[in-house]
Amino acid sequence: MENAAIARVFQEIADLLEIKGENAFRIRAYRAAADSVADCPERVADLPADRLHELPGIGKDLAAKIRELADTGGLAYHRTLLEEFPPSILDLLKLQGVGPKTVALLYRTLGISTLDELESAASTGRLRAIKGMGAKKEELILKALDERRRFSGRHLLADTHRVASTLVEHLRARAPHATIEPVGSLRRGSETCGDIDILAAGAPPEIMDWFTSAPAIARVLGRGDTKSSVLLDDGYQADLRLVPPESLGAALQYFTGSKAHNIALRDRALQRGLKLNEYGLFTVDDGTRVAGATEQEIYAALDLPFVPPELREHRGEIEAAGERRLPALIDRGDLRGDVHMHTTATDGHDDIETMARAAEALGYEYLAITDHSKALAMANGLDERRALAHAKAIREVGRRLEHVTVLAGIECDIRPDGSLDLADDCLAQLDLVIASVHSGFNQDEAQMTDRVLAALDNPWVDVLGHPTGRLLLRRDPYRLDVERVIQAAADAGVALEINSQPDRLDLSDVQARLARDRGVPIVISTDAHSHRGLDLVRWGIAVARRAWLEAPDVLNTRPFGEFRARLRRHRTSDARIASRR
Ligand code: DGT
Ligand code: CA
Ligand code: CA
Ligand code: ZN
Repeated sequence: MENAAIARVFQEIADLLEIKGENAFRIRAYRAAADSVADCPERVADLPADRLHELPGIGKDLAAKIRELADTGGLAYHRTLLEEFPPSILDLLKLQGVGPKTVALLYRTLGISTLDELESAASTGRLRAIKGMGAKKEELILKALDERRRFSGRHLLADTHRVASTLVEHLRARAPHATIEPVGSLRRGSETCGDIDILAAGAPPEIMDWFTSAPAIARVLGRGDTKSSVLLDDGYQADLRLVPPESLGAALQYFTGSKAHNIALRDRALQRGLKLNEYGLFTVDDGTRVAGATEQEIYAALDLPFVPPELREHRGEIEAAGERRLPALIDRGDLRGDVHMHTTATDGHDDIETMARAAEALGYEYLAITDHSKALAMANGLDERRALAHAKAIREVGRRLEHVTVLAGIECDIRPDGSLDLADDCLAQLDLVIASVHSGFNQDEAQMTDRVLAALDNPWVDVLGHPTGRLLLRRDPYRLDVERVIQAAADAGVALEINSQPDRLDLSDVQARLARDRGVPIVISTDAHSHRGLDLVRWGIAVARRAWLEAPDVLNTRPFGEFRARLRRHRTSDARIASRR
């Protein structure tokens, strides 16, 4: 059993206890245990009992529960709790803005336990009759229901990757000589994926049995000799296609998509008297096979260099490839620093030194510790005095570390009126300031845009964090004129962030490309809340590649001296103009 699965069970127990109205201490204990398991670098299912006890927040009782989960794949206590409620009640919890307390209220007063029941109660005005609800909450619930409908069936890229990797490894272990690759939107690095597409070539026919009997499969939707589909426990659909080796390239190309890219490529083939499909590239005249075993030979036969999967969205990539001006896409290895992360000073799980050493271990030259400011009270945000004391502690750690430069930064809240949460003379004493919106999401577009523009006017703001505030599959971006913000960032020399948190990926690919084209410096950061969170950078890199970014477009690919000189606070107006592209 994976750590994520164990953590999920503990979170669910905490939710159920909260719905029941159990004591806060027990609920917190399960949540802490879930965090602790999720953060553990080793598989806790494989740890011996004495090592389990060493995990923070895991006592004798919870260690036994982990054992039970690892040994049996389930937990009796969890099942007992689930039996006390209709199982659909957990769906209510997944709605944005609906927590266990609300669910408990809905269930006890109106007996609501399904999304349909909630929808009908909300749309007929029955919710506001409940004491402690009101019109505002009702509106929030209706909005959340609407968002769920629009997003349902899609999954985050990182989650899809994890689930698909398990399946692919399961198949590769049984067919070691076959080629087995994820394709579709997952291979293109799309921010969300509708399903999992897997392609196999050179595998024995039994691969279809291995696929339909893989772990975590809830239902087999179809089984054939060349295609099977299954539904997984987590709600994913996965398709496996088996093709002969001579068609591998053609099938990779076809099933990677996107559909729009494929159609444009097929047109290009037709212009050359060729027919392109998932079996190969053939002459229209007599069906002679021209290419098909590799993607490279297919693109080459169409007078094109290989087009990286991330670019295959029909956003000008075929024209650019034809003119030999495809970008040299940025790679993870190009990054020299991570400049957005949190520590135990606010809502992070690790201390300064642990974060710094982890960044060093990843080969980074520099990092910035950027904890929250005081407006984020629930995250224990820092006021001026604590921010400066924290900066001192950060610099002390920096002095002890030989191979990595540690910047003392902050992620400073942008207040609803556009002012910053910390005084200028405090911000001036730090090495790097990220400004972010964390509250007051309901402002209209004019207010929100003015608010962000005001923050960009502050000379101590170097980076705008997660610029649109979206939470993928959960919360739309706040209403913001992104183009105006991009222009203002370009004018002021403020960098815009690509936040690598899998549910943010904010800026998006399209926005990041626009920002780069307007001359805005980009930073790719993790916003890590533990040392393991630094690995999330691969998702930010996926966005950057889909945005056509090259290493020089991204500030934190620069050596430290250059990175520092290009921060807004250190740029002269001449430097600003010179760095425009
Ligand atoms: P998704 O699943 O919504 O995240 O997006 P995709 O791109 O993975 O779409 P999916 O799973 O429906 O199909 C996988 C690939 O198969 C798609 O990217 C391109 C190819 N494909 C599917 N249907 C068609 C089609 O009607 N025409 C062409 N040319 N290609 C198609
Ligand atoms: Ca797909
Ligand atoms: Ca599919
Ligand atoms: Zn933030």
